[in-house]
Amino acid sequence: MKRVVLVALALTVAVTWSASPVAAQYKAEFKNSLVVGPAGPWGEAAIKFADLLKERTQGRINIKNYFAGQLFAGKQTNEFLLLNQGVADFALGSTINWSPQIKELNLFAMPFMYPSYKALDAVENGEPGQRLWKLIESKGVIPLAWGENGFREITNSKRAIRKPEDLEGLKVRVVGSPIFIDTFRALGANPVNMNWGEAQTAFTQGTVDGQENPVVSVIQPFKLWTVHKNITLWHYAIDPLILGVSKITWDSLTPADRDIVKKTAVEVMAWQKAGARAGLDGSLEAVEVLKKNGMEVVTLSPSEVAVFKAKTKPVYDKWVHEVGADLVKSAERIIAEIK
Ligand code: X2X
Repeated sequence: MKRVVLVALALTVAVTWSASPVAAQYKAEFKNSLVVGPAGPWGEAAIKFADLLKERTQGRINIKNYFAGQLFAGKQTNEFLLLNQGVADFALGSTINWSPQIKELNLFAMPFMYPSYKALDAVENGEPGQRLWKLIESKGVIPLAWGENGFREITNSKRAIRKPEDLEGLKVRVVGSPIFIDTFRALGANPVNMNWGEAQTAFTQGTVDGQENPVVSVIQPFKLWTVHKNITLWHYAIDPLILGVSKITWDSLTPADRDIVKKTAVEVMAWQKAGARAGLDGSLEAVEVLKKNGMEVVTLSPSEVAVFKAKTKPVYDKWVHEVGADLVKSAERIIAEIK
């Protein structure tokens, strides 16, 4: 009798063991993709994630960070495809760069939609965010945690921008995602699609006049004051990040390791998000850094913002349908409650 029980037990163990992945079979290197470099909260979070995972899995999960678009050869709108195919195991990516594959992610690029961090957090953590995560998952990528690039502000080498007319004819570099072309055309600018790598050369050579990116995550680490003296804080779009893992990679991990990965991602990305907002929420130290480096900072009043908002209303209306009217309404309801 005892022997029968023992044999049954051994069989159960053997079956369970063979059904779940074995850590010893993990590849020597898991690749994590980023469009930016190691400096600033975005890059620093990737370093922290890799370090913590290595430690917490006793070296079983060894992530190498591929900064500055190395994995996608500079073409940032391909990052999601790499994840989906398992060429990248992880990506700490911008929702803008993933929006060509998941057009619903343009929800965050709708012009002048998000009045505050609080409203944004409520959208991410509420029904719209959950719906977006399910969509991403249905396309072969497991989202682990939200992070943040930040509110996108405009910089340029030509003049101070206070009203749409100041943008007239200005050549502005934008990411290769159509909503940005629509928005800047509506404002009378001359937008050009360019990957971030090439864009930096274009700023130095003066072949474009301006660009739009968040203060702490991009403008500071890339020292954009060396090329652009003017910045307007207009919060015209928000750019959440997502730390995601390829489903192919996820399925190769043991349940225990998946748990470690998920918890570490949530912890690191909360730290990353706080870093992206530091000096911009409450205190304005980050803005002081820009001034110290010689930038002319224009902060728009609510009525000045309203002029830009009115001018881009047709773009908003068009993109409601591209993003999905249900999803936009769901976000609008949350934003109206929170403000
Ligand atoms: O390319 C950009 O502007 C950046 C760095 O913000 C993104 O990856 C969306």
